[in-house]
Amino acid sequence: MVTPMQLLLNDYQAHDAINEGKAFANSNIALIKYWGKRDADLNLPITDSLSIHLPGLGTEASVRILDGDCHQISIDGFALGTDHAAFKGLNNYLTAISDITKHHYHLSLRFTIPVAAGFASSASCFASIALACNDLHQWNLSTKNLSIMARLGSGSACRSIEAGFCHWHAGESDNGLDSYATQLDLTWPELCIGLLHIDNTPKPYSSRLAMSHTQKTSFLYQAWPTQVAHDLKVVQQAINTHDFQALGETAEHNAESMHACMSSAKPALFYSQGNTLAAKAQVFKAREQGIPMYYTQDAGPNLKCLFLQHDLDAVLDVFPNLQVIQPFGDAGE
Ligand code: 2P0
Repeated sequence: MVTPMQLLLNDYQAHDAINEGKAFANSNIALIKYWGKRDADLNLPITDSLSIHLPGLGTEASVRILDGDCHQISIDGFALGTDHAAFKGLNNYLTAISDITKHHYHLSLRFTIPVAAGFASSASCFASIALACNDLHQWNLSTKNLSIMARLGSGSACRSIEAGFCHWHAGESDNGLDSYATQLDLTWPELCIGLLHIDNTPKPYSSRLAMSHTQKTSFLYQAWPTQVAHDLKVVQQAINTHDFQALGETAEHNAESMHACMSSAKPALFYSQGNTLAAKAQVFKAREQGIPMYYTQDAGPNLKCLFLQHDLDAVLDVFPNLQVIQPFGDAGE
């Protein structure tokens, strides 16, 4: 049987490898969420989704060919044992590549973002591995094929190959060759993302399990694809016209709709903590006081606030410890 990785890499096997492949990939935050799969093995989504990158926050990957008969993986300088929670997924991903290249690898990962806490660390992780392998083997894969390759590790990773606003097209084919992200040719220099760290310890259940459980047991989930199709159009238009209110309202509503699907699952899934709810109440209150700010929330208790640069001081009065990112500011270009 031809594997999805073979579909991508068959033409590229013969290239010579260099000594070490390296890459950094940014994390991304979905403004329109990916929640639910039509193929769990290939990470093929039910719906499109749309994200913004977090410049400087993500994963640096370095990959070398090993003489041994198994892969070696380290995170932040520490070798992973086979019983480490992250080992299996990373090892399987490397094996899908080594089945074709017939090499084993030493993979070293460094994170500049909390891992498994709802900051999309798996997105930057698998995107950085795909990019580093492409560098090592000098495959010169297109951004489209790199996006597909990253998706095979983790769905949201396909949105971390390029920067800026990225639109993941769900696609329809069984092999997933039409399911990848493309960068929108649009910027928004005033747009700020504020990371509100509530609890950075690893989440209680993986997104992968939570997605599948939601799909199987939530009666609200049947409304989700329609909701996403509507929200996606509104957000695309808002980005086109720099309509911040439409962007913020829709992104917040989309995130809450995703969490509503989870809370109507059986048994219910909750990523929010008490402090998450308290922070949401502060955002609502800030809006009542005339500060245009919104939030989005992923599979974790932390919030990501959305606001414009000229409201930065007012937003910092509400959340003094906010980690402020400007995706299209100096650091993001
Ligand atoms: C997203 N999330 O669009 C959504 C919103 C979390 C909440 O993509 O199973 O780690 O590896 O494809 O990509 C997190 O899920 O899941 C995610 P897999 P992934 O960002």
